[in-house]
Amino acid sequence: MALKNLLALVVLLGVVGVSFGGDLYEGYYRYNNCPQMEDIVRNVTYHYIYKDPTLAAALLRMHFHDCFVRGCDGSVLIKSPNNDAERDAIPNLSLRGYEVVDTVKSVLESECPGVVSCADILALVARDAVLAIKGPWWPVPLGRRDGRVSNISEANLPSPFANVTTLKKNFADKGLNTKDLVVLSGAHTIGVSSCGLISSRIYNFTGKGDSDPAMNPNYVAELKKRCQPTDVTTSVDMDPTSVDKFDSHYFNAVAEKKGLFISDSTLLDDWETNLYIQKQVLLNGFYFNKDFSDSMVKLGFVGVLTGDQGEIRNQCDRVN
Ligand code: HEM
Ligand SMILES: *[C@@H]1O[C@H](CO)[C@@H](O)[C@H](O)[C@H]1NC(C)=O
Ligand SMILES: *[C@@H]1O[C@H](CO)[C@@H](O)[C@H](O)[C@H]1NC(C)=O
Ligand SMILES: *[C@@H]1O[C@H](CO)[C@@H](O)[C@H](O)[C@H]1NC(C)=O
Ligand SMILES: *[C@@H]1O[C@H](CO)[C@@H](O)[C@H](O)[C@H]1NC(C)=O
Ligand SMILES: CC(=O)N[C@H]1CO[C@H](CO)[C@@H](O)[C@@H]1O
Repeated sequence: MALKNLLALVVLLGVVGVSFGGDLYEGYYRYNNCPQMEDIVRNVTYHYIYKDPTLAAALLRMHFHDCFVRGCDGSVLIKSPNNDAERDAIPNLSLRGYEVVDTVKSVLESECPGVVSCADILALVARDAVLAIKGPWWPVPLGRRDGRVSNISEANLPSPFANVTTLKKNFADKGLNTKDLVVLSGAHTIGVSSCGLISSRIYNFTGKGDSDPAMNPNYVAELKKRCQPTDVTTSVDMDPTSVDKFDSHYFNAVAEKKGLFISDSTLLDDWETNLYIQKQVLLNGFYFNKDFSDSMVKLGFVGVLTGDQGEIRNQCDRVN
């Protein structure tokens, strides 16, 4: 029995060590000079989400952005005096929720100065924010260090106009597979987009005043009511049936050709992502939370800085 447990532990550590490169671990600050870290993050995050639940989507997206550009190193948080940081890139313009990270950081700086990285704060805030709206929990191994570089010309995130071939490549470049792509796209079960990103899709898809044939005509009609042709600012729900709720309905929407972006609809074009969607619809999302949790852990390891790489920033919006 004991031997079996030991073996299981060895296998577990092996898996974690091999596939993620080790270094980060759960409870990191409990052993590294800030035992209250996780409590503080949860408290502050819950406080904000209670006041404005829509921030959960924003914070989840911010963590994803951070990880896709230079790895999860907090570079998305950096402000630049010359407007040439990641934050200034077009896809970043609608990022919200910086104040949550900043508040957590200032509380932590008074409790345990110079100890907790902004990259870790963001990773944990994203998890707690989703949990606060009754979404899935995932473990967040900690120990990330903060990057010193944030460059607008590197902020090339997957495009909402991309096809599935390109998206698979975007994810593979970060060590994430096709399953991660379709699972993490399920994050679009919460949150909003702006009309500007979909107006060509519903009003002028091929330049002939048409809409994307990959979209359900009823959905196009609904979206047209919400978004006038020249309106770029009005927000539109990503998951039309249950925008505030973290559930698997995103996959039902995509299956019914109600994916908001081309990057959502195109998940029907690949056999593997298509099969996943059908499975979620059939099983009513039975495995989704578990899958989402697994893929979020992988996302949180992308390109992390550890050991003596990078720094622990004093303020999240600027390098030391
Ligand atoms: C597969 C590639 C992806 C593309 C092309 C994409 C694209 C987008 C776009 C264009 C928006 C709307 C932004 C705006 O209105 O300016 C958005 C929103 C959002 N995305 Fe994604 N996304 C992708 C993957 C992900 C992933 C992996 C996550 C998280 C795990 C995520 C989470 C979100 C959330 C929560 C929102 C709503 C934000 C809010 O309400 O403020 N997305 N995404
Ligand atoms: C929780 O966070 C709120 C808001 O940041 C703060 O006012 C309160 O004192 C915190 N409570 C604890 C126990 O940390
Ligand atoms: C940002 O990246 C571009 C292109 O790689 C480079 O020319 C520029 O010097 C970089 N800017 C900073 C501030 O590092
Ligand atoms: C996907 O998009 C890429 C880049 O725009 C393009 O080169 C490729 O031909 C497209 N693939 C399909 C199957 O449409
Ligand atoms: C539709 O696209 C075509 C080609 O890009 C353009 O000439 C036309 O003005 C557009 N129509 C509208 C209503 O935007
Ligand atoms: C729309 C929006 O929030 N724009 C912001 C994008 O980021 C710059 C730089 O941080 C802000 O000045 C803008 O207000």
